[in-house]
Amino acid sequence: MPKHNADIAAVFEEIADLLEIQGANPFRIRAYRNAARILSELSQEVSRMLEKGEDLTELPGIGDDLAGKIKEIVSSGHCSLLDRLHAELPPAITELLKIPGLGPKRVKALYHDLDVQTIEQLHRAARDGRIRELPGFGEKTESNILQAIEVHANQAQRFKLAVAAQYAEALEKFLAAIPGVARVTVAGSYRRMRETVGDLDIVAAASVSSPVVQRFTSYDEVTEILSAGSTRASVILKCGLQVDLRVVKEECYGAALHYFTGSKAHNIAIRRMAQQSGLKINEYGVFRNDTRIAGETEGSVYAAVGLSYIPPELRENRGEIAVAKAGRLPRLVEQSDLRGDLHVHTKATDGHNSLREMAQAGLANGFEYLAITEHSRRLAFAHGLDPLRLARQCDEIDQLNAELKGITLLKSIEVDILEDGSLDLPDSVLARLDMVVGAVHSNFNLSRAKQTQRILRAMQHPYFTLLAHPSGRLIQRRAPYDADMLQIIREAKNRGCFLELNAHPERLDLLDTQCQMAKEEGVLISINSDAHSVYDFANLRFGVGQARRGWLEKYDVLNTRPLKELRRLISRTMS
Ligand code: DGT
Ligand code: CA
Ligand code: CA
Repeated sequence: MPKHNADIAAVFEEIADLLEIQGANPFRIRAYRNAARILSELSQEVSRMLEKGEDLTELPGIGDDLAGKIKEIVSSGHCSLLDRLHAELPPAITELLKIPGLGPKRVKALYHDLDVQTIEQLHRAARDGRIRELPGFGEKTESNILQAIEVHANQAQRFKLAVAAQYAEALEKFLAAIPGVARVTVAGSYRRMRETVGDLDIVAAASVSSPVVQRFTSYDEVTEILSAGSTRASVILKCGLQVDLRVVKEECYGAALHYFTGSKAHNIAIRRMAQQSGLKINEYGVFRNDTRIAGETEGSVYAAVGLSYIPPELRENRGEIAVAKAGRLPRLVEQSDLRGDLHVHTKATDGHNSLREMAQAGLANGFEYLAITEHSRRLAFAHGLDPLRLARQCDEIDQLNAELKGITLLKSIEVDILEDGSLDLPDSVLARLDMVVGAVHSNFNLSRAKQTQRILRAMQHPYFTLLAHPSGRLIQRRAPYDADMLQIIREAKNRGCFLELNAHPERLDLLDTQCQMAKEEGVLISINSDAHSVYDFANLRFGVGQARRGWLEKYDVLNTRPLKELRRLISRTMS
């Protein structure tokens, strides 16, 4: 029975929510939240680790207690702590936390004083004007809640790409093993590597007699069958993700794949082109009059309209068709092009592994270099480094480099950019480093002018090399801070600095369109993992996907350079 990391993470999130509503110890709550975050970002399935007899306490943030709970969930499908909490509190109560403005304290009050247990009951209580009577609520809060419920109702849930990947990959494998199935691809926004996906669209080529639809609807994670016919079905998985399956004959596979990969805007533009040359395109093929002239492969579909193959990540109708027509499609960067990673933490701050372990993992990933970029002292909660500890780490790196073969550690720091644009460590300390990565971790709400000036000032610093997670957004959690990215990119160009594309599944920052902007301005992008453990290099694939959506080619990416060339690029001549 498959139990994905995201499912286990959801159990821990729910435990944390329920404990919070009960007013439990904050440390206990945080432990569950941390574990949930770690699990949902982990690149390998913990159920597989258990099968192989691996020790889960090796994972960051997972102690004996949590490891025991994971085992319990994987082996029994249940968690006794969650069952107990469900017995103590109404089952749907955590739904209330999804309404902006409702934290655990308010949910608790609504439950105790008004017996509100569901969103419907909350809606009724708000409409009846009962909420304003509660201490600490008031009329304004009540009307905010009412508004939020209405917005919430119209908002379909989207899944982060890395979370969707856990379900998509397992389903792809499951379907591929069904008799009569020749090919399976998860298409749609997932294949285009969008940062979030609304649902999964799977295209399968199968024989007429294949039981693929019936097996699909009885997949053990399916909780609801929306529709099922002989060549298509739609289901909802337990996690809430919708999956649409379309089954076609092998000769139509390319046409169907093209159709269901989208985007819709791209498809419409291609179809219009086809019409102009007297062709008809649909999910079964490309037709002249009623004769099929293409459709077995996607390449044949593009060729029929006189284009070369357009990679899925570009299919957003953002100019890719014109470029294809002119024969100037970019050769997009690939993960195998990366020669190193310029944003890596160790357990000296908030990472989980030692310098040596990270170096070995980097080597196993085929890397030539890693920049070690701990937090600086301002980030006290992450045990940020002060000058003395940084100097000690530099010594350690020198020693390790003398011993390591095949990989070089670069001395660096993820130095905090303070509110006025100065850096959190003195020049004398930064001078010893191979490169300086700067990042904003506070004061997200400055005005556009101030935020922009702050970052420009940081980049004007003689030792500044690379701006980490430049927009500051967290997917679905925090909007980008307000800053003029074009001006920042142009300053990077002037100063010989670089921008990061942070591949962390919560970040994917730079955004795709900003990558395009940087490319046009001639600023190189570094695709970095922001690794906090040896497992995190696996996240680079999502960063590469985002880079490809941003039209980046190998030579637009800083860390495709061999070490020698990289050194030349990062050793700035001070102006
Ligand atoms: P999502 O699921 O919201 O993240 O985004 P998509 O792009 O996966 O969209 P979805 O699931 O609604 O549809 C999957 C693909 O099917 C879409 O990318 C293109 C194709 N498609 C859907 N509706 C239409 C349509 O009305 N016309 C055309 N040409 N293609 C469509
Ligand atoms: Ca979709
Ligand atoms: Ca769909």
